Amino acid sequence: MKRTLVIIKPNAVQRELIGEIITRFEKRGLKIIALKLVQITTDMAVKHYREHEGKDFYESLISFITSGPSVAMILEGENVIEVVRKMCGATDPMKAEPGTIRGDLGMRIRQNIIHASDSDRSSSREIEIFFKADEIIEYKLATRSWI
Ligand code: FUP
Repeated sequence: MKRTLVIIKPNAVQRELIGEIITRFEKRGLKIIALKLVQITTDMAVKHYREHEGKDFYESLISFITSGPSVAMILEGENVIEVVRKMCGATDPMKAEPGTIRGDLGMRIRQNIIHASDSDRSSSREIEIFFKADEIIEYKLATRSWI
């Protein structure tokens, strides 16, 4: 089964949107297999955003993602990477469709509410930055056959 790393970013935590966002994933039929409140360190942020190093928005991206607690989680499900990216909407909330998380809850690209892995490769890499193996829990949800 596929996995993806999702981060509810510091502005969404401050705006008390954790429940709203997690509810969307639960209602969609995705399974949470790891979840925690985390103060992202500069070291973690640099690892996570390494592909953006040198870009004009890089410094502000690092300072924003480390500016307060975030929520990190791993979601598991069929086609979970594509499904979650669609649910998040376009990177720029102004371009994200209504009905998506960024389109409903965000206004600015830098503070775009949520991160979700964009490929199998990035998902494995990002999961290692945020979770130890013993923080990931395999279990069955009784509702699975009804999703
Ligand atoms: P996404 O995969 O949708 O999270 O977007 P990217 O990996 O392209 O960008 C990572 C983060 O950099 C975004 F969440 C917000 C920030 N960013 C900017 O601040 N300005 C830009 O022009 C592009 C991205």
